Amino acid sequence: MTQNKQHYLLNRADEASNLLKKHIDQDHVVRIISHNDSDGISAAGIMCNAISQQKGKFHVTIVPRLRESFLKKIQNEKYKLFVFCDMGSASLDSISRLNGEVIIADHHQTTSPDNEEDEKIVHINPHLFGLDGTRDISASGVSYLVVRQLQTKSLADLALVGAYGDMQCADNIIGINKMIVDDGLKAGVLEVHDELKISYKNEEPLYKSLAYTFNPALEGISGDMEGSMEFLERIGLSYGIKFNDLGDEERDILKEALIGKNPKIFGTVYSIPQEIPTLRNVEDYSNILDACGKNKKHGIGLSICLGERDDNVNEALQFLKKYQDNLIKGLEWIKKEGSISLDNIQYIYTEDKMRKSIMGTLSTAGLELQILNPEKPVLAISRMDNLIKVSARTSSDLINKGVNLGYALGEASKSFNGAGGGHNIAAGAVVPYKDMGNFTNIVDEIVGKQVEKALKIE
Ligand SMILES: [Mn+2]
Repeated sequence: MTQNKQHYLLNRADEASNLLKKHIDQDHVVRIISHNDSDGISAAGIMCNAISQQKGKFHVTIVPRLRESFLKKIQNEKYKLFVFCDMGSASLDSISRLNGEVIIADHHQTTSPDNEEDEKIVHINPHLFGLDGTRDISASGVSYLVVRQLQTKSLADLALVGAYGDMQCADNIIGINKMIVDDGLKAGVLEVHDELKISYKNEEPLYKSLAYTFNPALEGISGDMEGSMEFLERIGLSYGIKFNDLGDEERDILKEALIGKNPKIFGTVYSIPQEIPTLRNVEDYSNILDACGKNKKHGIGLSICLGERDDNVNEALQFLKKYQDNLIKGLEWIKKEGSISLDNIQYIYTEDKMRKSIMGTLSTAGLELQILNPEKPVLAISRMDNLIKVSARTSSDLINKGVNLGYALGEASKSFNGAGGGHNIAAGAVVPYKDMGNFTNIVDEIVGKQVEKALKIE
């Protein structure tokens, strides 16, 4: 059954591939629009690299979300082919009004029916074929499928970078992501090892590497510099040394102590053997792109994907640093303030400018470190003038109990002329500030019903 679904998705991607090739051959500049997070930047990177490999031309714009005003603006553009990555499935009507042909490479939950009849648009989204866009494949993966037949050097490594960015690789890699990893291993652009999953082993002294490690979260260490130093002192390791400079015996001591904290810390790690050390670990690479996006410097992220290094990487590392410090401060804030709890959900609210950009990440980390209640989904709410931006996060445990945040936020925002949706595990919405109380109550109610319904089915 799954095989069949994958087959349909791959066929649709081949259709897109042919369309892309046709326009490259006709020397048309391909107009790419993608999302500003790690998955979106990687997806754009995959498209641009493949087009370059085919000696084609492209023009990219990276946006935080696909606004109607932006779609209106590009209705005047004369491009013959538009490619939307990591977005577009929710905007089919406006997209069908564009002048050229269109490829949509998205993986967000979509309620739109498959629009096969619209000959101008090739719409690729795992959800159209009954696959799971949260776990099976990211937008980078979908983009990879589009260029799979066109690439002259495998881009599977970048597809995995994007999948990490959308947290599709935290446990085991499944579905089409698995197929992409196998492609990458075969082409030699990916390697796999069983290792300690510590972040930035090449960049940072050990105590910082550990404090910056969030996948998996290490209680008392992740996001906690002092806790991390104390932990290392306790097991007799010097905290200023880099992980890669530890001797074998020291590595064993560290491994044993960390596994005692969280067994998930030792496991499968993917790396890109030809990469510079800073970008060699796939998850680090992904975090670096994400930091570029969060600092509104997605151009630097995209340049890195295109192989332009040195200055770009150094600048990106500065963003990463800023982002990590911000994250640590944010976690301290949550520890101090806690969340506001309703019957079925909890929420955190901020007007702080720095904190706004990381509210989603803070909720995920907060849930994992159990400084937020892991039994309830979190809405992270930031005020933007007279609107609120909501990022919602939950755990796979709660999804198994019936929670679907994408639908909950989509439904709830309809009542307030807002916009919302996303994945079952992570979703977003924008609604008027004055309706915040009603909005959180309605989401609370919907999530309650989702869980109740799932219980009945059982
Ligand atoms: Mn994505």
